[in-house]
Amino acid sequence: GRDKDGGTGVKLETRTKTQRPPLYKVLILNDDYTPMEFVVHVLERFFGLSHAQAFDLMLTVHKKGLAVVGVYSYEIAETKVALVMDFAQRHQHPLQCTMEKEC
Ligand code: TYC
Repeated sequence: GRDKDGGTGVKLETRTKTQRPPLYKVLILNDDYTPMEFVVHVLERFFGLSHAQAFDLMLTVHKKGLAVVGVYSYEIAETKVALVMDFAQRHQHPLQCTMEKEC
C-alpha cells in the first residue's frame, strides 16, 4: 500500500495473494456411434471411476450431450485427452474428448 514505509522507501508489506496453477476440465462428448460399453470402459480405465460411477456418467453424457469427467493440471488434462483420443481412434470409434480452462 501507499505510504506504509514512513518515508523510507522500504517495502514493508508482503504479498498475500497466493498463486495457484490453473485447472482444466476434461469433457467427454456424446455421439451416435460409440458403444455405451466402450465409453464405460474409457471412464474406468482413464479416469479411475468405479463401474457404477462410469455407467452413470456415460448415461449423463448420452442424455445431456457432454459432461466433465475430471479436473486436472494442464499437463495431466492434456495427457488424458491424448490417451482417450488415441484409444478411441485405435478402436475406430468417433468418441471425442476435450479440455477447457476452469474459470
Ligand atoms: N450415444 C451413444 C450410443 O447411443 C453412447 C455414448 C455415450 C457415446 C457417451 C459417447 O460420450 C458418449 N451408443
